[in-house]
Amino acid sequence: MKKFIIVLLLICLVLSFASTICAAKLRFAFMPGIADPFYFTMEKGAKAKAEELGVELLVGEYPKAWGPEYQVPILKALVARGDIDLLFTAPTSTEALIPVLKEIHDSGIPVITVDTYLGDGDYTKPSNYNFPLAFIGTDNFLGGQVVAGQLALLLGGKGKVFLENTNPDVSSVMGRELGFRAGIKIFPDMELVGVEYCLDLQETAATQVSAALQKDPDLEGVFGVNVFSAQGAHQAVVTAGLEGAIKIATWDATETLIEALKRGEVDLILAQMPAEMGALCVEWGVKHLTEGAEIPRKVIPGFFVFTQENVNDPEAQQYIYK
Ligand code: T6T
Repeated sequence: MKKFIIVLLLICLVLSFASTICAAKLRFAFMPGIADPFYFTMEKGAKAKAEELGVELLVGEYPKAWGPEYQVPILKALVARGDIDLLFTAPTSTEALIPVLKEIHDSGIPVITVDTYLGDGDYTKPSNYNFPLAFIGTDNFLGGQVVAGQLALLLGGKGKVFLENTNPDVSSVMGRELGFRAGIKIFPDMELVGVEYCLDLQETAATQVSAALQKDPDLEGVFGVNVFSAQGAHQAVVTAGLEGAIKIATWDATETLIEALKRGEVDLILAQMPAEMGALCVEWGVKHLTEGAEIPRKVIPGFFVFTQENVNDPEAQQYIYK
């Protein structure tokens, strides 16, 4: 009888240990690039998928400004907890984030880069930045080409245009600039007269675009490559009283830009799929950790282009950042 009770107790012990292991939730961490509607929407998509798959999602404090000096300390504090199973983050520099993310990877935490990548983003070739499991984000070069083509169409294939960018060492916005340059080159009568970098400060973008408008009174189009540069460009054109006269192409479907598009002050908006990006990070992370699945090194969600014609379409509403 005594033997039977001991065996029973042992079985209970083993079962309760096993169930503790089974119940242990995966814990993922998400570190955004900056506090803006693009990353807020990404967080929502990631949270919904995490809830669906039973993953605990920790979100790092949103940096108030763009750059490694803001992002790295928050990132370090987030992983210092020591209980993270996977990290997905948007590196705020192609080079400066390599050492810190490599250190995190070497400490046993797999890393996915989302929205932006390290180096040239080719994680399949030998390099000091090929350690992330994957890059999940928009084909920014293609998007830049599409924007150039649409802007050229709006301008009848001719005219001077200006580009407002943010940071020269960030893969996403540089991809947009390179794609835009390539797209504009196709039209012999179109000229890109200038490019400025606002370092993700809307006021700086507005000042730079105002200066460009004064320098080139015959400027006909402006492309703002992200939330801050686009909203700053819009602000400058409205302040100059040129809304409608200057064609404005923008990137990132914030409610502010969508409202401006509805009023006819903005002409097109390229919307990325931030919620899908966040959800894909969680989904692939779980597959990798629980099934040993090999993640494609590049996962590229699509994009949607809002125009004054389709902005009120019911199916288009899902692409507005929330
Ligand atoms: O455009 C997005 C993001 O894709 C980019 O990397 C940085 O700027 C945004 O967050 C918008 O502000």
